[in-house]
Amino acid sequence: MRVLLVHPSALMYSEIFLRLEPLGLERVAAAARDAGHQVRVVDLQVLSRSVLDAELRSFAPEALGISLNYLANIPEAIEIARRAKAASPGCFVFFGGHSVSFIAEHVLRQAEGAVDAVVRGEGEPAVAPLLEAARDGGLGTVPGVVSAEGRGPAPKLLDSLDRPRPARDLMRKRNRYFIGELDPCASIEFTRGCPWDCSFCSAWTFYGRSYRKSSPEAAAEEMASIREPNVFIVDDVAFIKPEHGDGIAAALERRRIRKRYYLETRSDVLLRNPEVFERWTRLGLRYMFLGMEAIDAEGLDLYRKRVSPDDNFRALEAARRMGIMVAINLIVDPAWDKERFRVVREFAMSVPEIVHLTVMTPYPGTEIWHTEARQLTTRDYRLFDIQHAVVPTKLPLEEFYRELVRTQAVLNRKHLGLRNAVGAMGVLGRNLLRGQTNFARMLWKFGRVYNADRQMADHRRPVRYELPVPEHRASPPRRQELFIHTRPAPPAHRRPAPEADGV
Ligand code: B12
Ligand code: SF4
Repeated sequence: MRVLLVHPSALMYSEIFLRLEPLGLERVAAAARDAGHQVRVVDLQVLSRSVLDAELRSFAPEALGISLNYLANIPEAIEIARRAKAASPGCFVFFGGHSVSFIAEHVLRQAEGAVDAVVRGEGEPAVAPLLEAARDGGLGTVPGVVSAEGRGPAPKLLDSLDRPRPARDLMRKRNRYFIGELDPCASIEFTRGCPWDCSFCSAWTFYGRSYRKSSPEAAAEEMASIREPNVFIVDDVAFIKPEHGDGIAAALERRRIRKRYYLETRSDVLLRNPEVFERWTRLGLRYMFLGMEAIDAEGLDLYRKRVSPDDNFRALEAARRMGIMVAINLIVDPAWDKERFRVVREFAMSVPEIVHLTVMTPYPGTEIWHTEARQLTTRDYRLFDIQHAVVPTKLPLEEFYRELVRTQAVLNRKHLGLRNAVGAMGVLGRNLLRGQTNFARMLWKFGRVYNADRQMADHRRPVRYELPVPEHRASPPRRQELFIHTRPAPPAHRRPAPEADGV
């Protein structure tokens, strides 16, 4: 079949700092191609709608798949589906991805016939049987698929992460993927899933708290095939298993591969396995994202982060010693008042790290979707991007946004302040000489994008598509109820320690 796969536009508030290749969609594309289909990909993060329209006309796809890792992209995806169906009623339209997996039936109903199926869970094992059923019938029997025939059998987990390798060759304008000064930047996946269980996060519920690793040889071979000099490692928590990180490092050393890397990890993992991170700095590890989330023990307990403020501060020191630039995330609770914002600003100014703020947002698939006692003030998908408040704020909403933007602006000025300006200019000059302009644009865009009036105006837009109403519970739901993928329970004698369950 002729299959067109689409990634929706970048979310406005994150586009400033980064824009990365859609690895999941590239892997689905590879699985479809391996099954004999003719596949094209349009990534609207870097290509315009006119490119999509031209593909719909000239390629005339028999199947159109749209990636929905982000709730905020759902209205755009439904609109694309509607237009494609209206132009070509025979085209089989399907959605898949992280966020849509948790609300598949709801989205299918909202699309009113414009979407034929939603894939829950991993796309690689589902896409070939799905396309076969689209042609020959029997959608109701495909694992992980929800359609007018109902919900099919439970989704299947991919046997091995080593295959299929992402179809990077199908992407256009790869030079537009970047993260900060790592411009251009490719992405790679070494592990999948997370064994922790933070209350605000759906990374662990999607994979049923399973955790899988690629083989070091396959990972190094894939790295060798990447042309970009910079690579973002997409794992939720990098190097949980030090021998795995070491194994990949050894394979890269043998091949003499050196790039600049950006990864995400946890403070306790960094403190437990400093040698592996140190080894990676010699291979080019430059940046690390640490989801600190809160600066006090109370906040960390609330999010069930299972680390202490002391661990977090020790991890920052360890990273500084290794010469790794750290970006920290803190979750802004809508209950914050001016004083709280002031304390956070003070903290952020006192550390050399880059500090990002995201607004606490209950998502389907997380525990807090069910337990957050505050009622949602909106169910507009577009506002569920962790830059908007979707539960009542203690400060009047406008004042909340002014404090948020003020804090973000202070942090941005610090990050790009005098101390860094000279360094930034050097990087800028080198990038511009190579024709890379993403980092330069990022430097000038902040004021236009982060703006309280704009955030208020976002709340006043007419709403066509809304999230389902959360089913509130007094206590957290049973974990299995949240899982997309489930795995058989390990025998009792092999059950691991609770803080890193499943590793
Ligand atoms: C890497 C990552 C990023 C990267 C890359 C994003 C990109 N362009 O793909 C960066 C750092 C840029 C990023 C940014 C953001 N992210 Co992010 N990100 C992740 C992370 C950690 C891994 C995603 C990944 O690449 N996995 C590896 C690939 C192979 O898997 P995958 O993408 O899930 O794809 C598989 C399936 O989903 C499915 N699938 C995917 N697409 C399709 C399409 C079809 C047709 C089918 C059939 C199947 C299918 O099959 C794939 C293969 O199995 C996830 C957490 C997680 N573990 O999923 C969060 C996550 C997806 N991000 C999240 C958020 C909130 C954000 C931001 C909004 C944060 C912010 N404010 O800045 C931004 C928005 C980015 C944007 N679109 O503009 C949330 C999503 C929340 C939600 N419910 O909407 C997640 C779940 C994290 C979390 N803890 O809650 N992110
Ligand atoms: S450690 Fe990170 S990825 Fe894992 S559950 Fe917590 S926030 Fe999510």
